[in-house]
Amino acid sequence: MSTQTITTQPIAGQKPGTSGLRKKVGVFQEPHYLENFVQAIFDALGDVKGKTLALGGDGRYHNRAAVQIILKMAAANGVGKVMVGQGGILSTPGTSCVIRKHKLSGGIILSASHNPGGPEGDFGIKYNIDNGGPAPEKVTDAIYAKTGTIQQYLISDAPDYDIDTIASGTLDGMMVEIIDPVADYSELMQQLFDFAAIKQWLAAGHRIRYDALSAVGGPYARHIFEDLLGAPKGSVVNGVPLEDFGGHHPDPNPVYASDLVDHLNAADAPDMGAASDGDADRNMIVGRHLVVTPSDSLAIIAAHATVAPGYKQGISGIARSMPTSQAADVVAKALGIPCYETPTGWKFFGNLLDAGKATLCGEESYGTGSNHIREKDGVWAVLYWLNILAATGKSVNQIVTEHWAKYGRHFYSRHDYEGIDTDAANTLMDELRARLPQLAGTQLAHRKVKLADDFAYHDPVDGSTTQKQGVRIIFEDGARLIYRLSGTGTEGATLRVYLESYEADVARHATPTQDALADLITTSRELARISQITGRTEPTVVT
Ligand code: VG1
Ligand code: CO
Repeated sequence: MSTQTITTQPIAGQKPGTSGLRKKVGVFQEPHYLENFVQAIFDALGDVKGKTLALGGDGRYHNRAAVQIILKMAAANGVGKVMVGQGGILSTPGTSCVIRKHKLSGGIILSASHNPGGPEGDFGIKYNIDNGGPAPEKVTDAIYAKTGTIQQYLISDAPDYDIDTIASGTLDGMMVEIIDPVADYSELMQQLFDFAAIKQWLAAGHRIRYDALSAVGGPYARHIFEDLLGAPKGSVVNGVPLEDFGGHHPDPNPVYASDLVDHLNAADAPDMGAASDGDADRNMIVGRHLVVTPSDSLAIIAAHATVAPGYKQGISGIARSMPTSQAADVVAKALGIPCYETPTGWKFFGNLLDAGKATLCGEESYGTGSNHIREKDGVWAVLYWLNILAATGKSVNQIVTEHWAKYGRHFYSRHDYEGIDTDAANTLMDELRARLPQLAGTQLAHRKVKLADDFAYHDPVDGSTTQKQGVRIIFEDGARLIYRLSGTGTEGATLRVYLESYEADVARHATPTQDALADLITTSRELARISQITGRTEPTVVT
C-alpha cells in the first residue's frame, strides 16, 4: 500500500453554501470532483497529521463510495484516526455529538440534508470544526480558496475498508474505528431529558408517530422512541435509511411530510406527530389538526425549558435566524434574557453557544437546537416536546393555544419560488435593494414601513461582520416581510419570501395563517414585482 499523488486542476463552483457544498450526484461523480474538495479541506486545515476526525453521512446514494474515497485520502494525508459511523451512517447532530464527546479535531459529514437523494438527486459534503459545529465562514472561505489553486491530491491505493463491522483497525497506517452511530447520541439524550416521565406518558396510552422519511433519523428514532422509551414498534415509520429516501423528499414540512399531517388529521390520530429530514437535524412537530410552526416551537420550548432535567437551571439566552419569527423574542423578554438575531445557517450560532450567550437556537426552516451540541437536532426537539407533554399533561394543541393566549400569536409563513432563473432572481434582489433607501416611512397597503434594509450581522463574540443576509421590510405594527435567495439549492435559484404579522387578540388566533397574512402576501408580490420578473404568479412551496 502506498500514497498516490494525483495531478488535478481547480474545478469551478466549489463554493460552500448555507451548509456545505451541494451538487447533483452526477457532478460529485465526475473525475476529481469530490477528491479536489476533500484535499482542499485538508489543505485549508493546515496540519492534519495525527489528528482524529469523524466521518459519516445520511446514507444517500454515493455515501458509501464517498466514505471509501475520504478514508483513503485521510490516510494519505497523514490523519491519525477516523471514527466512522457503521455503514457510513451518522446524522448531522450525531456527528456533532461524537466530535464533542471524543474531543476530535473535526468531522466530515456527507449530506445534502433536505434535498432529494438517489442517482438523480443531490449529494453534499460539509466540514465541522472541533466544537462540533459547522465550519465558520473564515474556514469555508479558506477551503474555497484552496479549491481555486489545487494542483494535486493524495490518496492511498489501499483496498476498500470494511465499514459495516463495528471494530477498530488500520488503513494504510491510519487508525479506523467503526462506531455505533446511535450510542453516544442516545446516551446524551438520556442526560438531557426525563426519560422516565416520557416512558410513563407513553405507557399511559399516549401515542406518537415519527416519520423518518426513509432518511438517517430512522435508526436514532427507532432506538430512542421504541427501544428505550417503549413506544410500540411501528411508532417510527419509514425508519430505514434508503439511498433514494424511498422517493421521499426528506424535508419535514407540511408539504413534503403530508402523509404525517394526514395521520394527525385522522379520527384515530396519535397524540403527537414528528418528522426529521435527510440528515436528521430538522424537525417538524404536529398536533391533532395542527402543525406547529418552527418559530413557535422555539418559543414554546424556551417558555417550558426548565421541565427538562438538562435545562432545569434555566436558559442564558435565545438565538434565532433573522427570518425566524419574533415569537422567541417575546419569551426572551418575559424571561429577562437576551435574544440574538443571526443570519440564516447554523454556523452563525456556534460562537454564541461557545460563549454561553445562548442556550437555545432556532430557525424557521424546521431547525431547533441547543448548546448540547453545535448543530440543530431533530430527535432532540421531538424529545423536548414529549418531555413538555409528559410534564404538563397537556396536548400539543393546548400547549400551542395557551402559548398564543399568553404571548400573542405571530402568524408566519414562508413562500418559496423554486427553480427560477438565476439572472431573474438576482435582478429581483438588486431592484429591491436599490429601493430600500426610499422605503422607510412609506405606506404599503395599510402598513407603514418602519425600517427597510439588507440585514448585516455583527458577531458579538469574534467581531466579524457578514453583509447582505436578506432584505427586510419591518412595519410599524411589528409585521415583517423578508426576501432572500436560498444557498442550498442545486438548480437555478430559489427565492424565499418570509411573512410575519403579530396578533395579540385571542379572538383572532384561530384565523387560517394564509388568510391572516393575505394583505402581506399581496404586498410581498407587488413590492418585489415577483410575477413580472420571474414569470411566477404563485410560489412552488408554501409552509
Ligand atoms: C436552508 C434554510 C436554513 C438552513 C439551511 C440548512 O438554507 O433556509 O435555515 O440552515 O437550509 O439546513 P437556504 O439557504 O436554502 O435558505 V439543512 O437541514 O438543509 O442542513
Ligand atoms: Co438537514
